[in-house]
Amino acid sequence: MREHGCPEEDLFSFLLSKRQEDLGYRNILSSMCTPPHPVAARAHAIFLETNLGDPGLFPGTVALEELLVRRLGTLMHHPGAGGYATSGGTESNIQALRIAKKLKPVGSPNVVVPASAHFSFLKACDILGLDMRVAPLDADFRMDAEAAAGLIDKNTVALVSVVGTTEYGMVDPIAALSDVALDRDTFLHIDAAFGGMVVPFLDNPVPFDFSLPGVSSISVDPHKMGMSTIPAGCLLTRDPNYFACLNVETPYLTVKRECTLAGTRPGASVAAAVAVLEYLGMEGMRAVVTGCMENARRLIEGMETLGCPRAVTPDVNVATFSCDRAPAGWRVSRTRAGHMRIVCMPHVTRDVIEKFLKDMSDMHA
Ligand code: 0PR
Repeated sequence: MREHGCPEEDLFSFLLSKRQEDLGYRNILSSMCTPPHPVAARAHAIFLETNLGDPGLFPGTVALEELLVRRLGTLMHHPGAGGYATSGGTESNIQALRIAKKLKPVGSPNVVVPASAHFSFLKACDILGLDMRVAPLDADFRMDAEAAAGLIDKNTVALVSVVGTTEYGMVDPIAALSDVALDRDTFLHIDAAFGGMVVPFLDNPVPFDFSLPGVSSISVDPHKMGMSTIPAGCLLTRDPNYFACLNVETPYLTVKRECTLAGTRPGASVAAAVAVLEYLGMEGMRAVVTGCMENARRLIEGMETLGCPRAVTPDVNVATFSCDRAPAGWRVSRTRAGHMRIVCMPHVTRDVIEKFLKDMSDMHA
């Protein structure tokens, strides 16, 4: 560290110069994050120093976390769901498997995940000492429910499936998996980190949530399609008592026990998440999601006209193509199988799509 502090102006010109090295979201087609909604940024600033890790000091912020859980629980057809605000999908997935493992103490525990599972499950299995059994996908990149059932045995502590897969934007056959979970008496965790804030706002949403009796827990991330500030995730459980098995004693805090993974936890991004939900309501969220889906469809149609066929018709706003090259200046990503992948987030407006298609077309000319 410097012996003497530097002048504020120098400091901020340094910080701003670093910030300018960042890419603006404008040409980023590869991200599941997006600039926060203006009301999220405004709410975040008000709650900057709040710490949900010591709830007794911030009862107002705690009430907002409870409101977030209630709103998302209701969106997932279970107003009485248990839950808390996590740092994102990774923490939610780790904590869900931690609960599942505690609920079923066996010698050598395993979990069954689809081949499309996010890499956070590799971390979860490593930390928790779980053997990861990978179920294959069908031709449309959805988890094969029958194959998954075949991998479950007496040591299986959880079955995992995805609503809005990271790579192809697919929704697994949750209704069939819910039946499997009930039939085999297995904990079913739904990773809806991305799709949880998309599917409920589609025209004819497929049931994927607590409306299906076999679903035990759900990850849903406000910092993705919820347009909150980072970090804002949420883990929801059918039974609020599930969290008790994670409790550790916290002798010198304002509360006596804590079930979260993180200790000190931001209240600012939780207030931001609530702000977006309250400000937009169902109607506003439907408008955002409808726009993103329309843009994804326009992109797919445009790319196919240019000779780049879709890999699959996605269930959410992630579009994938057989296409070797992207025009200069654009950030796209690649799936493990090599498909070009574009996430049609709210910042990827119709204008942006048309510009991208124009650059694609110029490149092919
Ligand atoms: N589950 C699913 C289905 C996900 O897609 C992701 C992240 C996670 C869990 C983990 O969530 P956290 O990253 O919040 O812990 N999916 C994106 C991905 O890995 C995250 C991301 C976001 C990556 C923005 C890049 C980026 O610019 O692709």
